Amino acid sequence: MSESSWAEKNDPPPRSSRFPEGFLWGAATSAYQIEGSPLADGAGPSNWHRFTHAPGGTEDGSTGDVASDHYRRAGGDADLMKEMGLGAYRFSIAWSRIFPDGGNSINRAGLDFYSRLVDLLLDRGIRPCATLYHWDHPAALDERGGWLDPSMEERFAAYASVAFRALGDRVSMWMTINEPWVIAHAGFMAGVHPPGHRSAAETAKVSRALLRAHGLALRAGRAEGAAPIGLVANLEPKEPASDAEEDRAAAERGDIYMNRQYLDPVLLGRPPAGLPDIYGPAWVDYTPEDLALIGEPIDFLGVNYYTRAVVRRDGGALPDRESSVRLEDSLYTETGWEVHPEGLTRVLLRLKELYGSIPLYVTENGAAFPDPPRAEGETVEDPLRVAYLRSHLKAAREAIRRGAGLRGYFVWSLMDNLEWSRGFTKRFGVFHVDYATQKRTWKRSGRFYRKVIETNGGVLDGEERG
Ligand code: IFM
Repeated sequence: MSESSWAEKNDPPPRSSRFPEGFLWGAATSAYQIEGSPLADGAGPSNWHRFTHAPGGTEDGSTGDVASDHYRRAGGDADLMKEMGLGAYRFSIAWSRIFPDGGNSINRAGLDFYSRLVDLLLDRGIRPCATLYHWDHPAALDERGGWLDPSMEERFAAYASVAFRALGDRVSMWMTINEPWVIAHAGFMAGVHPPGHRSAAETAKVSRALLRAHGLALRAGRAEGAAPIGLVANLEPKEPASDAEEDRAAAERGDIYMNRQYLDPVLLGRPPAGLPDIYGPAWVDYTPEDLALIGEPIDFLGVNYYTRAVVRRDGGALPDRESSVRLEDSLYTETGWEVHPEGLTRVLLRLKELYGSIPLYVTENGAAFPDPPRAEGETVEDPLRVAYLRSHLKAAREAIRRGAGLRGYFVWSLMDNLEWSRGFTKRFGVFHVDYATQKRTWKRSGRFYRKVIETNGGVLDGEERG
């Protein structure tokens, strides 16, 4: 499908109403992806530092040594956030800045960086929203087995306590773990993220460990009086490629493996019925103590939404035995993800159906499309990203209209950054970063998002074009 007809199809004539009053407008990033200076001020190497420095770690050989240099430019970046009109900024804390060797001694300078960042945000009227684990941890912990080491969960909770105590009086929202499915699947099943393993048994163990770590951190936060605290899951509707029974079963398995594996234990207090069958002999059961811990009530759920998957049964490897089909009529982003805004409406409404009225935030939504490495002029034109954001924001608003308890939206990402093992080959930012000079330039999508915030979504109905 051509880009213009896609944009027309997804930009239908205006529909009523803005977002509810008090809707939280934010942008998100994560530590290893933007900060750079990974060993500064006493920080220790992280698992991602080691992984990107090993041959073949990233597609383009890049590392997070400089990234978007946010560690040294946090003040200027906070000014840009203010100019954009952000109500909230979601960042993550690098565990290895606080506990450099994964042991018990705290590196105060690491905590000070986040304390300063929080103050920079507050000074500009922006609510700080902190994620405790966005995939990076002290590399020394991997020598003990990382997430396969049972003591990792307690260590995570100890680190979380320190963060809650130091920042809890100023942070507006806490997120324990970002995207447990990606950590377990990409790291332990597909082997494309650290530690680069391929084992269904480890994937099952690590999934449970991550959920237990979430529960322990939540308890630590309660003990420190920090609130609200939630979990962030990346959710993808799984749809069958045909009506064939086996494709429908593949979609169901995919949904259980990616989405419900993490949501059901947290929000219903038990794993989904089909999960043991998906893992087969690799399955590890949850004890009543696990379930009580994991099922402790959270204050909100963070939803990262990028795409849907149209799947068919292909008899492939455990645990999900499914593969995605590429559709001729759809537009795909540079990461190969179908642009499917309706899926966001469906995901948000389904959460209400399955789990009741838990407050929801879209904690990430955005797209990689090709942008030039150098910015010419004052604005980088990125019409596809503008169309993507417009259509997904309309989809979010539609979900609210139909009863979803959505309280806020964070665009991914504030600025271009290191896309993990894909290095700098993919740009998701609404601010362009020139990696040679570290100059930040507004993208058209950033200017559009500013208007969205200013009009509380009114611009989506064409009141004013971005
Ligand atoms: O860049 C990532 C982010 O770290 C986690 N969610 C998905 C984004 C895009 O792939």
